[in-house]
Amino acid sequence: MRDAEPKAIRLKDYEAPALQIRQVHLAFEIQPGETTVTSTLQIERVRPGETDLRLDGQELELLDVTLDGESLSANAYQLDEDSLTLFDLPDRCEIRIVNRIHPERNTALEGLYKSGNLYCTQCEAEGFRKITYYQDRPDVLAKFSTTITAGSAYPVLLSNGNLVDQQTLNDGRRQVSWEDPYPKPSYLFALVAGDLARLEDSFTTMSGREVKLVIYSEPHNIDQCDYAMDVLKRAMRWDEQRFGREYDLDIFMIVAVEDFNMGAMENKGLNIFNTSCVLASKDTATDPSYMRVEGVVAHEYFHNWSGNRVTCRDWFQLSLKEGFTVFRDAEFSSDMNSRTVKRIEDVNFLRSVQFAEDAGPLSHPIRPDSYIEISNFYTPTVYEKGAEVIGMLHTILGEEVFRRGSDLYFERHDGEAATTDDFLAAMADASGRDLSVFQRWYVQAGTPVLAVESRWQEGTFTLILTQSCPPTPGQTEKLPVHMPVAMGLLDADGKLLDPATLQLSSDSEYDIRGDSIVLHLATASTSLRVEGLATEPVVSLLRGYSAPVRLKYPRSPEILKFLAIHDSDGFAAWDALQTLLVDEIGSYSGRRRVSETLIELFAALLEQAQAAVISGSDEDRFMLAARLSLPQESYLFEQFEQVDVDALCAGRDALQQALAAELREQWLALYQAARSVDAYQPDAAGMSRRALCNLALGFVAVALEGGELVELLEAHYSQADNLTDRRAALVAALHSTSLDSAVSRRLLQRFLDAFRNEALVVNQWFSVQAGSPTCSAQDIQTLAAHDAFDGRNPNKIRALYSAFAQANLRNFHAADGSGYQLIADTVLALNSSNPQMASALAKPLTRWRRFSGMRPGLMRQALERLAAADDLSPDVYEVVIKGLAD
Ligand code: 0A1
Ligand code: ZN
Repeated sequence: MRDAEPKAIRLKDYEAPALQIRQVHLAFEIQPGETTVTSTLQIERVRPGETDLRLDGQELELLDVTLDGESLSANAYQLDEDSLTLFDLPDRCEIRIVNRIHPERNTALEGLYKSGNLYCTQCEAEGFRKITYYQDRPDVLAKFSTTITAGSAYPVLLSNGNLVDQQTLNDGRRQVSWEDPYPKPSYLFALVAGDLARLEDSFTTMSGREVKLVIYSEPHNIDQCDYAMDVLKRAMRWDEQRFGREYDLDIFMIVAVEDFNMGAMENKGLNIFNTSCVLASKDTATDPSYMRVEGVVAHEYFHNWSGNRVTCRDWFQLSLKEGFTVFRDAEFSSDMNSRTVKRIEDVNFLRSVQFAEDAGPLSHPIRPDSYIEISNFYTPTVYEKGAEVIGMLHTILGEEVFRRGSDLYFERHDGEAATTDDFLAAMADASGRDLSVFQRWYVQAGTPVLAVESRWQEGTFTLILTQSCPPTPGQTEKLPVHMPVAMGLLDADGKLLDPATLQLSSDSEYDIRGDSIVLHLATASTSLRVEGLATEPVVSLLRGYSAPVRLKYPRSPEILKFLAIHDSDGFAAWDALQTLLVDEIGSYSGRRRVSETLIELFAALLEQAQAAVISGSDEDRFMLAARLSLPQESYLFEQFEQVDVDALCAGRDALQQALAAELREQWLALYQAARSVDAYQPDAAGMSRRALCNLALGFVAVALEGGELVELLEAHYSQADNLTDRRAALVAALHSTSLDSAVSRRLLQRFLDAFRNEALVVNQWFSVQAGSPTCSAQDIQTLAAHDAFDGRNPNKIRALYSAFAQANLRNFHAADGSGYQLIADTVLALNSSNPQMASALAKPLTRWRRFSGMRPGLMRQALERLAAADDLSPDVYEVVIKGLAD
């Protein structure tokens, strides 16, 4: 255990500083082994209050500090491990600080660090304090200018804003100056120095300004940047059209970096990206990777307004920028591709990952009220649930009013650090709606439960809706929230009844939106009555997943099947089938055959899928692939309050076996029909076809055996002209229970031999193995010892350990506890070198309460071993302490 326990920071203690930095010039002298930073700060009093100025600083070597040109006497300031405080400052002054840092030794990847031969920064949330002493908090907005001096081995020197000067010094070094005209908090600062190649383009904004666009990468990757550039231009145009947001600098730059803790970072004018979220080519990116590049490039670009022009007052407001920006990027992807398919993917993620977080000891509201280490709060709750909350607001207000609210928010708070309440106030003022009950979504943790009952009596159909929310740490009592419940009524033929023609009544408000009724449930319970119907309707409920809740609405397999076939809302049809599949898996008891209902449904969908390959739309093919996919283990586990790992995994395997065997010919026929003859294209036509083909391959690989299977897999691999198909062959081989393991090993070796030099492909090589049902904790250790592994690179850590702990649940939860031990050992190994990665990896161990049998005890033992370790980082400490709390 550490000597001093880290303290929690609380929202209720928020206070704006009286003295603030208004302008800063930073001069970086980059030299081998050390970098000197000279920071000149213009300080101003912005409100009455204290006269001392506290600057954050960590792991810095202070060389000099002056106030208005004078050296400071020893009693004019105080220096400790985390800060430099200057006493008795006047209302205006200039402070100059010189300090030294060592980017080469920075393995935590926060602040200025080296990735290979490239210098780069990551300052969000609190990395700037590892560069120089500063008010490292988002409510201090200053104008930044930066001068970088470095040797000729680093010809590209970048920072935020516009380039104002560049020269070669007499000694051959390069010196470049940048100026950012927009005041910003320190977390948006960025610097890059390296020998980089560039891809250039330009964009003309809606007011006719020309913006230079540049993507930088290491020279060998530059031919993988075209897709990201295309996305960037599409995103810039979309943000103008859909949100009225125009770009504001003369240049927008993206830099691809191999060592990065997260996906990417929205630094003003100089986004820094994990290579995995920007590079794409047919041999190095799968179809889902292309989609991720599209989403992340757009996300970071959209932050220029939702995050940078309007930033967060404090880190409790993180969802202000993240929830809104995830909503914006999801809307972009929906407009670019299929809205329903995007919705299904997002709901799948929410229900697997965010629901798990919200049901465990790390549950927190989207606006948390305390934290120990803010890095631990870049969570699916703040991001994805945050985006759901914005999405509900969009549903409640409608597109036009929502847009008015968003315009008002940007206009009111441009250049400011705002709060989630400011956002809601803008939405309330633009719409004239009272959002006080809606605001509870921000402060209450936990996934609400929506329980629904229906009654049918003499031509009157009544739906009774009741909401509740389970207790979460520190919150036992919950108040009702305002949730929009979108629904439709289907007649006996499966036809949607036109809501405008229905005799509706309710105690609650409701709207007719297109072909759906949106009922506003803002109290504990309400009902909706429909009169004058000839026969009992079937309800299509939570259309488009209009609220992020757990639905408790017991329906017979016949009704679910009816909805799976007829519901005109693509999401609801998918959801009905998923519910059937989950019920089937959950009720598996050893040897039972799969229900006829499911076989019939799958047979019908397989027929549709074959037809869709020949003459359907891209959307049809994508939708069928989604509907024919079995729920992942992580999704499945979240559907049960007590998780019996062995029974659920056995149930899923049995279902897959049965569907594969019973419908073997149909899977084969679909596989053959969907095999592509055309060269790879990362477009909807190609992706939707591959989605169906590789889905069928998975079932075929379960149904076939012997030489026939070997031949099929080898042919699929050998004929592939892209990573998506090659990867699918490897996954199918590794998931087959009958295949001789020598065949999978041979395919894996061919794959590695061919792509050994492509880091992103090698990551896939690790992750397909780490996620395979036969990969034990011991096998993970063997893979970690492979020379292609690098235990300091976050992408490799994720490809091996996170893939194991998050996507290979049967082995992570091995009954002997070996999976937990492996993860705990790895957390300890990473604790001091990279605390952010260590704490992210520790999180799955905290979910012990949900499991049955011996597992909770074994998971707790692993957490206790972590808790007993010396010098736990605050990151890991917070996760472990909360994870063990009763
Ligand atoms: N703001 C970024 C996410 C991000 C957060 C923290 C980081 O380092 C600890 C890096 C990136 C985004 O939402 O994309
Ligand atoms: Zn973001």
